[in-house]
Amino acid sequence: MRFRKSLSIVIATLASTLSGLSFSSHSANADSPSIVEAGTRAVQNDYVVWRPGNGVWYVSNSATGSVTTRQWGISGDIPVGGDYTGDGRSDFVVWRPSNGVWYVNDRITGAVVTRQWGTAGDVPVGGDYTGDSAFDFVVWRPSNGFWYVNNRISGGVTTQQWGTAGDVPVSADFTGDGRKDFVVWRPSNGVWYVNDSATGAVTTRQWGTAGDVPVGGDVTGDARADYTIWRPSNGVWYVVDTATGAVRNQQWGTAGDVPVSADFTGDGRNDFVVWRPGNGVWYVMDSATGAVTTRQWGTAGDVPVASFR
Ligand SMILES: [Ca+2]
Ligand SMILES: [Ca+2]
Ligand SMILES: [Ca+2]
Repeated sequence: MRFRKSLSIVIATLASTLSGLSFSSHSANADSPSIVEAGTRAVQNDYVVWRPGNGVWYVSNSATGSVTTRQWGISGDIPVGGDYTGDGRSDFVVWRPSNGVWYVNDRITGAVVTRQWGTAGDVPVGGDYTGDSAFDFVVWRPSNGFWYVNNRISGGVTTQQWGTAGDVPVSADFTGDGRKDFVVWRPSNGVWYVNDSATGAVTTRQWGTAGDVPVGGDVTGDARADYTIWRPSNGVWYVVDTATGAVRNQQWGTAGDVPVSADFTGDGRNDFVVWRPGNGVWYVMDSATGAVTTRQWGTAGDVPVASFR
């Protein structure tokens, strides 16, 4: 997480120095994916950035092109979008390092939930770790390698020691049971350490090398996260199918881009997605068909939000 954290700091600094930059207007794409579920609810991710300078979330619906904005959070916060209310839609959520408070703003109703969980230096790791279909409040503490899980619905607490200082925690479900697992990727040896959150079963896999960026998510569509890293030096995505061990490499993106874990086509498979701070463009390659979609959304200093639907 050091990379992401330092990136966030850089982005925040950029944002404060570039305050006054206007937000670029949305340009609709005729070829935007339009898959919807039950006729109304999009299942693919939306284009979302959070702007540290003003705390505003900018959402461009990938199906309809409609725009939503909401002010939620302040400079210094870490955006952690996800479905914390269990209605199937991602909410506007920030975690504040200075006081450890999670601030949830329901995307649909605007209802607010706050909970203190974590402390400065922790890394927020969103996701449903308990299997109740709502995201839980979860932090990983680099200083002792502990995961602290606070059930969003019940308030029940679970802790698990997994990982060590220097590791990068990854929000991912490698076992396919709908519960995120305790997962860290170790830059020093490139090993993924997976601890099944339901059974405690351990799996390790060497994949990637120092300088790579681990990306959680299911690329193959079997509901199990795959070992996926993105290499800034050559822009290549390296994917190992967790179920079969099959390897796939895909060049997509370039140094300076931010890889984003997201499914923009709604087929249940994560796509190859990078957001480019220099021009604010999202570059999406459909992982199933290779079809390319681009959308300008956001500007330098923004933070792209992964897996927001
Ligand atoms: Ca799991
Ligand atoms: Ca998979
Ligand atoms: Ca997809």
